[in-house]
Amino acid sequence: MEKYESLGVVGEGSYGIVMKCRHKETGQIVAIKKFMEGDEDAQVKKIAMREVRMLKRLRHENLVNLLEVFRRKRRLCLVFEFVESTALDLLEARSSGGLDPEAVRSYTFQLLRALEFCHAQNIIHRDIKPENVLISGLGVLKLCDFGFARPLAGPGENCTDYVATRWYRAPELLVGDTRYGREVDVWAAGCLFSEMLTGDPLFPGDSDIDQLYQIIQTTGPLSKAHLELLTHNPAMSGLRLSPAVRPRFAVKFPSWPQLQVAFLQ
Ligand code: 38R
Repeated sequence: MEKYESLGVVGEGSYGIVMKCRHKETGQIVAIKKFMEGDEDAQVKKIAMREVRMLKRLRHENLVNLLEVFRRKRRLCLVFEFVESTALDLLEARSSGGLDPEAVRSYTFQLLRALEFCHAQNIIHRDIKPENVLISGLGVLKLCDFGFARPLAGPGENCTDYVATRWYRAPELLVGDTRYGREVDVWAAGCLFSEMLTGDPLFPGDSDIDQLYQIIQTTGPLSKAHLELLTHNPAMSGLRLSPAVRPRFAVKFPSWPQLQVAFLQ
């Protein structure tokens, strides 16, 4: 840490903090993710070690690059390349409306390239959201935060422990399907595509039930398998299923070009 001087905190979460720093000798600007004092908290340590393991396997121009790892005052520190802003920053910088459609097309292409690469390595990111999508001044997108990323479960294996941000959660996660896969990242990427175009989250649910309700109102009914899971999920017992919802993408986005609607759908 003596090698770096702090330029300020850029993010904070349950894991710890992210700081912008400068390497004193080379002048290189980096982002350092300092985990909370991890040795007492087994959960934090597990997340940190998982992230390091994943990042060492995943090198791609659309994934944030891990430069070094060290321990300082018992805290694990991950040093990354610094990227100027997050997609959340870009969205918040607008008073109304979304980003330029040409830029959204480029970001979406790069995000899907990042996912194609992770998925080809059998890794699901599981927490795609605006804060985890970094965008450089030159418009290069880099996906970050692999703290929740997971190797894909093999046949017969189940994935439990899911805590991703609600607005970007796929319906299979909301109904309690433990055999979800790569599709959960594609779902979140679709939510982000829409949010970047409009400036507003696609499905801003205020509870898990409301989340699933909002999704069905736009996509139409759940599959038979998901309906079956739903009836066994006590957390979803308050959900009112309207008898005949039809897909309503085109109604929700009347001013969108047809290709954009089709792509989201
Ligand atoms: C920025 C710029 C502005 N806000 N990050 C990715 C690393 C990183 C972050 N490299 N360049 C940045 N640039 C940890 C932020 N905030 C931010 C971004 C991501 C805060 C938290 C996270 C989530 C990974 C994580 C630093 N991890």
